Amino acid sequence: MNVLFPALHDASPATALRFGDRALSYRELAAVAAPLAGRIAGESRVALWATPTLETAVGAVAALLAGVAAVPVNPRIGESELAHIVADSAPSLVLAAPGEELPAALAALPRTDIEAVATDSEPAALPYEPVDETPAMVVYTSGTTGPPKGVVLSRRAIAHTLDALEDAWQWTAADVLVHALPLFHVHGLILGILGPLRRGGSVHHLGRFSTEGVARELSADGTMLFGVPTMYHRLAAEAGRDPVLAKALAGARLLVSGSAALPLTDHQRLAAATGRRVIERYGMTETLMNTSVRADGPEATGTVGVPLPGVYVRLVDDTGQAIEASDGETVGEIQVRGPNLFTEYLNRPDATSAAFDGGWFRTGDVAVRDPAGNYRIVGRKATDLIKSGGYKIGAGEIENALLAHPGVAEAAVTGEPDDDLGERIVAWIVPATGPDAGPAPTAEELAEHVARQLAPHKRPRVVHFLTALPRNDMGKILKRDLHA
Ligand code: MCA
Ligand code: AMP
Repeated sequence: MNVLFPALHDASPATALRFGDRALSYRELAAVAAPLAGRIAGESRVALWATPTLETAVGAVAALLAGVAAVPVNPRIGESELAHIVADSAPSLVLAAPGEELPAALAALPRTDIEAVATDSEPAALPYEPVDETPAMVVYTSGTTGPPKGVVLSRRAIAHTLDALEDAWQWTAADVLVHALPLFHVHGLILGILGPLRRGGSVHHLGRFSTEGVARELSADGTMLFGVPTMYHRLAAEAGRDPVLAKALAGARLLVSGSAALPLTDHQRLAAATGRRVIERYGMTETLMNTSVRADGPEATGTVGVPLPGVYVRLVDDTGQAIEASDGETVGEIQVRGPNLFTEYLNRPDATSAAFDGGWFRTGDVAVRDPAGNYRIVGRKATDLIKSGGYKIGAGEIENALLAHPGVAEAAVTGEPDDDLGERIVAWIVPATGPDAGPAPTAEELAEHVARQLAPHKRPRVVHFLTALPRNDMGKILKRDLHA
């Protein structure tokens, strides 16, 4: 399987990548990525400053060609989260677009600029690609406690998941994928950029999400749309009053939602406005994609469909027994096994072994299976994981960031339902008192603080100030009592 992107070797003039008015054909992509791969070959691991640009896509392809694991970094990342990622992944250099100003922790590393402007040249000589188990990427993901963990993804896992989606979605070189997802997670980067490239098709990235951008690209030659539920929620609202958008969505071959559950009301509003159904697929940073509603299968709205080819999925009850029933009612934890799984959490053998039940990866997601074999996700085992705008955010990391603020004595973080974001982050704060405390912080100040330390999407959207947090006899915070 060694070759991840066969179309690069054909040096075809077909468009591979387009970001706004900048584009690269496969021939041009090979011409810019091959020399960059040559420059970074032999590096241990590289940080990739993952702005939503052509450069990020070129940098990712070059790292894959070179067989050097890339660590995509959110360009809006805060100080303490970046410090953790740099210390944990120890990149030997950073790849960034020319002229990009980097934060200190990355600016201290050797830097290689990503040149994404193709000059007319001979077809590039592509390097011989490494074996399948070679680490391809380290993607950071939040857990319930502690700082984010680096998920090591092999070339094998990436190739497998993209080929399974080819089958489920009849994804071909004729497809033009439209999306506006960030490029530092699996959804936007692996599915949304590497997916089209593995098929020999194209991707049109919008730079940033807007309903007008989606309408424009789908009205032109876009055939598929990827988005998180927050994006479909906004599209549903707009499609109801904008016939141009409704027509553009109606004309797409496939509308795919993932990263969080798409509420039935949004499914229904989209269907009413466009006559089209959005299909959902289910995955995780650690597992890449597990299940999907198939493009050629029966309608299964409200479910995440059936296991992808090669992926084994089971439901397990509280006693650890596999559930055989497909009755749409018996609830269990989803566990998965297959070539789509990650290799390990970087530097965390303890966390890696705790994540498995024999060869099965424990997802922490809770679901039922219907008689047709479709999985319907009904919840999540950990209440301390929040999905907001499709981002997974651990309550513990936000609590730690809040506690580091001098005006905060105690902090608890919860998620609450939000029509737009799915869940919004809520902080419950006991302000510091005493002679050194200074004035009590404002809600805006605490949101700013979290955005600066971690990332803007991790900032609390609501802050409640209390005189004490509800605790049990052991001193543990009773989060359930907070919302009451
Ligand atoms: C606001 N901003 C701030 C602050 N407040 N910046 C600094 N300090 C502050 N206090 C900035 C934000 O950075 C952002 O800037 C802008 O203001 C708006 O912020 P926000 O409200 O957070 O954005 P939004 O409008 O709510 O964004 C909605 C969104 C976004 C576009 C849907 O949440 C998104 O892109 N979600 C995608 C998540 C995703 O890809 N998940 C995949 C992981 P600016 O606009 O310039 O950024 S899950 C995965 O990979 C698995 C495998 C799976 O299944 O897919
Ligand atoms: P992440 O760890 O950020 O990769 O997020 C993975 C999590 O997103 C999964 O464990 C699920 O909880 C959630 N998720 C992804 N896709 C879906 C979906 N289609 N429906 C419901 N939840 C989803």
